[in-house]
Amino acid sequence: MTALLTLTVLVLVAIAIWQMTKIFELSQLKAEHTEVATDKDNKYNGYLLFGFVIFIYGITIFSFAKYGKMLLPESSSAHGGEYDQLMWVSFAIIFFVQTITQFLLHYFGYKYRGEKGKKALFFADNDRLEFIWTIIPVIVLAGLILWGLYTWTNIMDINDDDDPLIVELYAQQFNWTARYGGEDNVLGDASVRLIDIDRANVLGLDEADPNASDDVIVKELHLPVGRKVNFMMRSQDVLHSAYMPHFRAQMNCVPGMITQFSFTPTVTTEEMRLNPDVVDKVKRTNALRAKWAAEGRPNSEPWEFDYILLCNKICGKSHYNMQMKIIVETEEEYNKWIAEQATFKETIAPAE
Ligand SMILES: [Cu+2]
Repeated sequence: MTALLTLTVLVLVAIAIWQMTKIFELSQLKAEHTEVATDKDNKYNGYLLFGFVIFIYGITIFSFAKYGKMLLPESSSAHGGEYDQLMWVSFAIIFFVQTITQFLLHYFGYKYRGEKGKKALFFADNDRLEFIWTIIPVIVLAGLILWGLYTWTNIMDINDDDDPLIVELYAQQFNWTARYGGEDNVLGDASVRLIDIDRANVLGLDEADPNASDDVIVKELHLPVGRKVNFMMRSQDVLHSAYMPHFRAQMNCVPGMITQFSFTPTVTTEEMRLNPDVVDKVKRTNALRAKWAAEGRPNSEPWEFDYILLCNKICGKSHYNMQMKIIVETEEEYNKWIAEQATFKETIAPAE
């Protein structure tokens, strides 16, 4: 808030100064008051163009150096590598092209600045030039788009091959609930109309469906490493978006329909905690938290890395805190955990 106010004051002061200079200029009783730029004005503007290109290069380098470490660590899903590669190649091309074109744009602006007696060369068209600046973007963009479509089709190919684990992600303002298919790995039918809070049927499971009785409803997502997971997403109220950044996965949760995403986790939570980028991030965060703790501020206890499911659709006032912990573990650990969870049949209160 203070920052916004300071910024507003600065902008207002700048406008005031600008208006005052205009009044000052108008009050100058000069004989030859003209709107035509002189050689001096043009040269000055040419140098300003140079200054601007240096500024944008500077801010680019600064951002890389200062914020590069904010990027996500290496992907933890089978498809994530290809996804990252596509993103980095796109980044590299954009970076390369923008560095060169921005320089040329500003340099030519300076080089061909207005000068007394200098006249621009006019020509109607140049087929060869137009061909070059059309064909290069066509080839590059077609390549990127085809690669993108191919990657998209691969990632979004949701099928039942390789015995995937079926998990439902249920979104509501403002929390997540996960449901496993239980012994049979089949989710029972559910509908928001069947929700019965008094009987603890929080996801509206259909008791008449035999597949529902062994379903397991939990508030912490456990996934066995190396096994494909097919997610079925539902929303109770508004649009939410299930976002699992470390697995490069995101899918909207839409009221009234089931959306899907599928991925195979490849790195356990324990292994990810040893990833150098993650170790570094934890160290930085905890250094900050130690400082906060010394100041007696809240949320300053040491932090340990965990995978996370976030909501990535602004869905209301507590959207920012709509999250669920994800634990990727070995198959034995997962089996042990799931066996300890109560089933729907065990947790639902008997009908009156
Ligand atoms: Cu949400």
